[in-house]
Formats: sequence, C-alpha cells, structure tokens
Amino acid sequence: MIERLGGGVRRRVRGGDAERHQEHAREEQLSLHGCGLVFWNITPNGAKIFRATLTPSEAAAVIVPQVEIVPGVFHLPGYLSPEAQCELVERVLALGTAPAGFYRPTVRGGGQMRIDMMCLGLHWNARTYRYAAMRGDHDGLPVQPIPGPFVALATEVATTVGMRIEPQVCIVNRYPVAGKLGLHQDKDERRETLEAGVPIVSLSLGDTARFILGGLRRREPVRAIALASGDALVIGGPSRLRYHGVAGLHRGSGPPTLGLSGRLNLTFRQYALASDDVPGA
Ligand SMILES: O=C(O)CCC(=O)C(=O)O
Repeated sequence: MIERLGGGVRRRVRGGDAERHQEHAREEQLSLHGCGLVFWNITPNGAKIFRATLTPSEAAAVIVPQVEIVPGVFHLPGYLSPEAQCELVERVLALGTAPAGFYRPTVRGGGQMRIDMMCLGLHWNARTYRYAAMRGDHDGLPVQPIPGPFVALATEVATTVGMRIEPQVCIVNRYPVAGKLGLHQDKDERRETLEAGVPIVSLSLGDTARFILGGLRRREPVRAIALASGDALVIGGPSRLRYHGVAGLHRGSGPPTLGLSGRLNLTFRQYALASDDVPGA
C-alpha cells in the first residue's frame, strides 16, 4: 500500500525496522530540514513534534513510486509533499531576491532566455557555457552556496533510483507563464562526469511543464512528459546526454497554496568527479 505522508515525500515503507513507522504514516511528515529522513508527528492543530530519524538501513527500505521512462531516466511523480513544496518555494524565493539572485540571461548568440535563472554552488555562464565561481556574464557577484538541505534532498532522490550525485551546482529556472526552454543537452560539466553518467536531478514546483525528452542526437524524435509540482526527474547513466527542453507550461495548473505564478525548476548537477577540479575550490 502506498501511503501519502503529511509532508515530505510520498513513500511506501517495507519490512524490517521501518515497519514501526507505518502505523502512523498518515500523521507523519518527512522534513526537508536536516540530513537524512526525519519523521514528525503532526498534531490536529498542525504543530510538528519530532518523532524519529530513519537510519540509513531504514531509509534504504523505503520505496518511492517511480517510472523508468527509458534506461537512466526516472520520473518520480509527487516526490515532494505539498508541505515540502511550500517550504522549498519559500527558500528558493528568498535566495532569488538576495544578491546573486534571479536574473534574465543573455545567451552567446545575443538573444535573451525566456526564463530567469539563479545558479547556486557554481555559476553557469550563458555567454561562454562554462561554469565559474562568479557571475561573469551578469553582475560579477560570487554565487550563493547550495543550502545543505537542498544537497541532501537531491542526493536522496538520486539514491532512490540507485544513482549517486554529489551536487556542486543547482540551477534554478524561474518560468513565467509563457516561459520555455529550447531543446538542449546538459554537457558543460567535465567530460569524466558526463562519461560516468552522473545524473542530473530535477525538481519541479508550480505549473505543470510540458517537458520534452529526445535522444542523443538533436534530430531524434521527442516524447512529452508532464512534470507537475512536486515531481522529481533523474536523467543519468546512458541517458545523461539526452536532448531535453520545456515546450511550455499548463498555465494555472500549479497548487494555489504555493502562491506561485508560473514554475520553478531546480536541476542539481555534479561538475567534477574530483573536488579539486571544481572552479574556485
Ligand atoms: O525546467 C526543466 O524541467 C528543465 C530544465 C533544464 O533542462 C535545464 O536547466 O537544463
């Protein structure tokens, strides 16, 4: 039976020690805060009371609904609970209004993107297509670091589908209702990272996106995947260099409780296998 937890991710708990958590699963919340999987009891008036932290073996016993679309591409619908989505939106918007927050990039051909962007950890320079510690194509500011709970969340998503990532970059895209992102490959990370198939972990918030997934060559046919608020998507292994993009949004389809117009998408990337190779390290 799949349980819908009060917050956090939608999980099914199987066997072993983890079973003791199941009886109260509907009252519990997986918090975004802290590392690991933290359960909370939610009282009728909404207060959170700390209950337990899952050990790594308990966490490994947790099953999350997932669909492997093609080898290496996993869609995890509803990975984030409504509460976790709200918390993530709040934190992203706070970062987005701080120095080195959202801006509208101009790409090397001179055109403006149809989305706003904010890079955390490392900056993706839209003019050079290279990563750097500073925003050389915009205001020269150093990027903000990736908050620890974001790193923990992305790592957890990858682990859920049997992959590994050490997130060194989080690119946050803010889509206005008419926002789009053309078909492209994410290939600006170091070659050894790409060749190892280290995944990209994507989290979607707000309006549902018409995400398009192609093949390893631009001309290959694409398929559409509806990425709704709270969904996670992992693109790795043999699919790491698949073309992909966002053809548009289903306007107004996001949860009203998020208070978001359009959509936010976070993609977590590992730039280098060795931390010494990370710019600014
Ligand atoms: O918004 C999305 O779902 C995709 C984002 C993306 O492709 C990218 O940032 O490279």
